[in-house]
Amino acid sequence: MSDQDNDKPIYVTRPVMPPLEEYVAYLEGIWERKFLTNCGVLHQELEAALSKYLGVNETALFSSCMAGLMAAFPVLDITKGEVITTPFTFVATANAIHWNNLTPVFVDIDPNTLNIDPSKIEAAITPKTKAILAVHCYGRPCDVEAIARIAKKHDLKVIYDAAHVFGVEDEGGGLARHGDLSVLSFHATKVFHTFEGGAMIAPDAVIKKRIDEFKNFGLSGETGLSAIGFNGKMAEVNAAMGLLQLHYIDEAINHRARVYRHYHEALTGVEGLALPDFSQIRRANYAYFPVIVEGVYHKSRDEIFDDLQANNIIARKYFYPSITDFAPFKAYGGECPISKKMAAQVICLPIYPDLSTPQLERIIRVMKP
Ligand code: T4K
Repeated sequence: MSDQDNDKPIYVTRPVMPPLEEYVAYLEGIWERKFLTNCGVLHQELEAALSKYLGVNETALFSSCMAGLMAAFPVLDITKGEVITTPFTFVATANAIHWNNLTPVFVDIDPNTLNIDPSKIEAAITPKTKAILAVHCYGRPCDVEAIARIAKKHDLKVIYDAAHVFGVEDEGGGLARHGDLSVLSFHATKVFHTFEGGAMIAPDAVIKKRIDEFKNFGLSGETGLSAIGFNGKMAEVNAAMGLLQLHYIDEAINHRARVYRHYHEALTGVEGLALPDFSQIRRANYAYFPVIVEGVYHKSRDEIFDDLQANNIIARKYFYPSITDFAPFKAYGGECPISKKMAAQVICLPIYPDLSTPQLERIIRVMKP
């Protein structure tokens, strides 16, 4: 980076852009085949490659994670009732429940993991509860075993909003294998992207067929309709970007790890800043760098956010406010004081593979008292 770049904006994230000529080579194939969508060859190739990379049984591509989350309920035959979920997430999680005419029931989070607190789930279960929609927030695994135990005891389905977990592994393998269904995001701001996109992870080929039909209007063969579905398909240009990204993904995650370590070396010991600790995750993806700003820090979360902005560093308050504080969700009620508190203290610092050492130093100069 040259000195002239010193005041250029630093965003919270930047997408990985593989060499253009390699993408053009994929485009040439698409131009030749003239198959642009409806599960073409690149779509099929990417599903197979992702199942392998993520260590999961079946991958069904979607146009976005939100579309996948919306389809997850009808695919599991959940058409009415309550869904237990976390208030500490991006709105898409709760929106997907609402759009299915289901009722979100918000359960507070664990202040250490910022994921739904399993010890509070059972108190929220009623005869109307149908499912738990949990989020592996920032790519940090939920307590999947506790959630599975509760679900089994009360005969509930488990869906994971796995938007943040691309490439994350726990002791048993790919994190996205957990739950009845798991949905990843391949949005431009994610560790792995297809411009826009997502994928639903299914346990077997029978469920995968249901998903494939649902995302294609519910069509079954040429003349049948197995469900009243919608159009949630991924196009070939997006699948091409995914196939290309896969060549670079390990390198990208390694660069993210470098940024994570740099922040730790520079900011550990700064009073009042609680840094994310991904050291217990067998394979982390360093998707976000969420810092919790505590009272003893010399500035409030909002003050440090404004200072960063003044220095052209565009950090983000992911995830503020807590979903229960968004006007349209207030009607659903739910007291979640820990989520509210954490949402008021969190700031996500820039983290992406291309973030350079001089850029990191610029951020650290503002963060350090
Ligand atoms: N569940 C969870 C837990 C999620 O976090 C998300 C999405 C979803 C579900 C739904 O996934 P999708 O349906 O989108 O697949 C962004 C993303 O739009 C959203 O995908 C993401 N979570 C959320 C956490 O962040 P914004 O409104 O903050 O994005 P935006 O446009 O302000 O982008 C942030 C920064 O990224 C920009 O300042 C610059 C950089 N950027 C962004 C884009 C779009 C680029 O450099 N290039 C780009 O193309 O929501």
